[in-house]
Amino acid sequence: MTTPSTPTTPVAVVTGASSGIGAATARQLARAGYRVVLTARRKDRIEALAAELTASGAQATAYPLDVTDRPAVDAFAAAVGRCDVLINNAGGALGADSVATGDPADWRRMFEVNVIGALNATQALLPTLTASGDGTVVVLTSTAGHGTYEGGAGYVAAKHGAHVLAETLRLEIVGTPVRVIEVAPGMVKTEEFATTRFHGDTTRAAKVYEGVAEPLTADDVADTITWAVTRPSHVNIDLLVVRPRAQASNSKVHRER
Ligand code: 8X3
Repeated sequence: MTTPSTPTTPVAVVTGASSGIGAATARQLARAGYRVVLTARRKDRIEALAAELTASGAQATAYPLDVTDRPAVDAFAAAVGRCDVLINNAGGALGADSVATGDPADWRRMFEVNVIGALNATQALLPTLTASGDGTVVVLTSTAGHGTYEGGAGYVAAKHGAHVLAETLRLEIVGTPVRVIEVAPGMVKTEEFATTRFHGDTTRAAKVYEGVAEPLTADDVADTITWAVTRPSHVNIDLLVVRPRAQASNSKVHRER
């Protein structure tokens, strides 16, 4: 970590900042005046984003990190120095199979990244967030954290886990100067989400968004996260569900033919 922070600049740590919602959130928080610390496994991507943000006059640092690696997360927390906002964004879906046929390895990996990853980062940074006197933890869940759909059970179970982490943490730390915000997006078209889910099958991935007039973009979600984070400290947006207009529920999507 080489970019110095002026003592008055609040610091936002973003996990999974290498692409999609994480990268968009880092950009928007940087614009909102935060020094952003970008973490993700893909070093080249976060370093490129940090360089882009720094060139535009923002303060940004890249720190390669796998949130499922607890010793690495602890070392990161010890190195970060200051943290006012933690964006638990790292996560994703693997597979869209039925309960009868889903791959247990996919389920395990989804729980590991979406739940244990958020747990690791939150536990490791909570003392620093509390010491800031005005901390914010954001847990990026999904509408899959609030209702199920066929073929979604592994991801749905993991996102329900992340939802419970946020909801329980809020109960447990009430009275401390840290708020807990959950943002739960519905259909968001990013470059990687569906392709990763279908293990690289871009044709299947494209079908997710087929005929949908305007799925949410990563920037739409980053905008809601940034709005929630920049409310006055006494205002806690417990849960913000955001979907595209064309999506009324997890399984009710309007598609133009
Ligand atoms: C993504 C929403 O509908 O693919 O978190 O589960 S969905």
